[in-house]
Amino acid sequence: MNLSDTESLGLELHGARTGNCFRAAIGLEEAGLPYTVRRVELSKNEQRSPAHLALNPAGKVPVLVVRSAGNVGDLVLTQSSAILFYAADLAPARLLPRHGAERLRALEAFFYFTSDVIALNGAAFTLQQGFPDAAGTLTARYCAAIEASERFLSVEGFMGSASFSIADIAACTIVSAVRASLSWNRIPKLAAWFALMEKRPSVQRGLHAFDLVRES
Ligand SMILES: N[C@@H](CCC(=O)N[C@@H](CS)C(=O)NCC(=O)O)C(=O)O
Repeated sequence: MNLSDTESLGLELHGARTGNCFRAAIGLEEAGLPYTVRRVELSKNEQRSPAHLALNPAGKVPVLVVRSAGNVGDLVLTQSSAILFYAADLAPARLLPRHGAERLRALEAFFYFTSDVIALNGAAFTLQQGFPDAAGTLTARYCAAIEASERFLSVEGFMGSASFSIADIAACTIVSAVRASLSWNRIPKLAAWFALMEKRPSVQRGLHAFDLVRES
C-alpha cells in the first residue's frame, strides 16, 4: 500500500478518552487528515467485543483503520506511536523532520517521553491495584523525568526540535494527564511550553476527539 494513496481514503480512529488515544487523534489533527471517530466504551468492555478483537487481538485502543479502495486490504495500526508515525509520514513538515539532527532531536525527546515517562505511568496505573508502594515509586520516577525534560526544549520552544513534532504530542498528553502531580514552580520553561501546547488547535481538537460521537 502506497501511503500517499491513502490520503483520500477513509480513516477510522477507534478509541476512548485515554492518553494513547489522544496522542493518535492529535497526530491526525496536526497532519490535517480527516478521520471518523469510532468510540470504544471501555467501561462497557467494548474493547473485548468480537468486532474490536478482530481489529486488535490485544483488546486495546487506539486502533487506526485505513480503509483501502483496492484489493490490497485495509491497514490496521494498533499502537499509538505507529499511528503518529503514519501521520508524520504524510505530513513530515508538521510532525517530524525527514532528515538530520532535527529529526534525531525530535525522536530522542519522543522516545524519552514514551519510554521513560508514559510507559512508567502505565505500569504505575496497573500497580495501583494491590501494589500501591510500587505504584508510588514509579509515579515519583516519571514525575521526576517530566521535570527533567526541560533540557529537551529547543530555543524555539518545542520539545526536541525547532518546530512542533510528535515529541510535543507525546509530552503534552502525559503532562496534561498528570499536571496536578508536578511541581510547576520548579519548571517555568516547561510551564511556558505547556501553556503554548494547550492553545494549539490540533491539541485542543485531539483532546476532545472522543467527547462526542461523530460516527457517520
Ligand atoms: N502501547 C499501546 C497501549 C494501548 C493501551 O494500553 N490502551 C489502553 C488505554 S490507554 C486500553 O486499551 N486499555 C483497555 C484494556 O486494557 O482493557 C499504545 O500506545 O497504543
